Amino acid sequence: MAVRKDVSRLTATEVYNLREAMSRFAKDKSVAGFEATAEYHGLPARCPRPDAKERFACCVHGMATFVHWHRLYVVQVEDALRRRGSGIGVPYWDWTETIEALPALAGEATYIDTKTNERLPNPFFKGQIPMVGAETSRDVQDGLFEKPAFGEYTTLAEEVMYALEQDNFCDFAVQFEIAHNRIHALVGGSQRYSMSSLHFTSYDPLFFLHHSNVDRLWAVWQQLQILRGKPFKAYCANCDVHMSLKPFGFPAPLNSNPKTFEHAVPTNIYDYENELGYTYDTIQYHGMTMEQLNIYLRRRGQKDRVFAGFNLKGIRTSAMVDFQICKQDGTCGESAGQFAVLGGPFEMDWRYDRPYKHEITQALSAEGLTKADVFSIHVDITDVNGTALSSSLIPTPSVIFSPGAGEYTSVQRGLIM
Ligand code: CUO
Repeated sequence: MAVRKDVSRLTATEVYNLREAMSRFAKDKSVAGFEATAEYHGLPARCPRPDAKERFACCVHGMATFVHWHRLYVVQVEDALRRRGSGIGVPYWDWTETIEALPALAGEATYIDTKTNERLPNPFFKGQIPMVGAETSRDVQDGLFEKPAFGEYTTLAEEVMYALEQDNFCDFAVQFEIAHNRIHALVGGSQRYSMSSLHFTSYDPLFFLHHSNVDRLWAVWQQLQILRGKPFKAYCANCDVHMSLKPFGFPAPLNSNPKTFEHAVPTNIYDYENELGYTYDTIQYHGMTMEQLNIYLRRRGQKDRVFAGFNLKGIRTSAMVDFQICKQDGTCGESAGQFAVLGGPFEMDWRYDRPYKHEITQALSAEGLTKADVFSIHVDITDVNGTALSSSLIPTPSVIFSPGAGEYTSVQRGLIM
């Protein structure tokens, strides 16, 4: 069983072995090497089949099987590193905690080899992208280092908790995927060959530390569902969960890992310990056990809350979406919220069947408004490369009142201004 540890709690030996394994993986230019594996996610586009005329990137976004696809992907890399001597699973970068810096394992360009005292390039710092003859880079945004007030959580931790509150898989899936996009945008920034690009994100080895954490948080949600006595399987996405995920479902040599090949159908991978052979050092959230977290989330759900609801479809690029609350007289307040979209020209069509919800309770009261007032939501969309995009790329947001009792009522209001 491969144990996935918090990347900030690795021993010196584990760091050494991981770096050795990653260096060997990166030097392997065969179909089992790092670059060929990085190709699974974005470009070169290999789906629906490598020989198809019209092709798109195989990575699954904008639909419920986002978590399943990326679960298999981390296993693919984990097994490759284990075969090369890593000894542990892919460590996770817990970005729900307050972040001071990128994980030390991946943050520096070089490191000192403790055995030879030589300065060597850090194999977790960047990756090569053969199809464009470039290497990955990062443009880390200040927003990554948000410092919440004492006793509060970061925006991202709040977003993840709202996802974890959901007791239906498809509600969880949309909230969680959009929350996770934020890390892509904040690490890659405006760099073309970076984590903010759907096409090239997986060539940055930090991607896998990020997605190990994504998978851990899905495991947290699975545990919460067990405590709630609710199903953790995706019964709401019945078609998608029976379709083989590509390229994992392609036979060798395209996928030479028999484990991910045999588990390419999403229904097979909920029991990750027994089916996929890995576990987490601990399943907790901000030091809370699952029982404590369950109680905490229930309390959050008891309040009346107001949300902006976005029926998201892919916009074929990566962007930040900012929105403000505007009064009837046309005046708009400070930012009421922000979320990130990860996409590119080769993305699959998104298939969300429900809105992504972003809480605006506080933003509304900051404007002196209540849910009974008439207001609208003004959206600004900025491509990660800095270009302002048309607000009409995103359908008019709705306002959703969520009474503490639990039933959602949706009130359609307003226009994008
Ligand atoms: Cu495919 Cu984070 O989702 O990359």
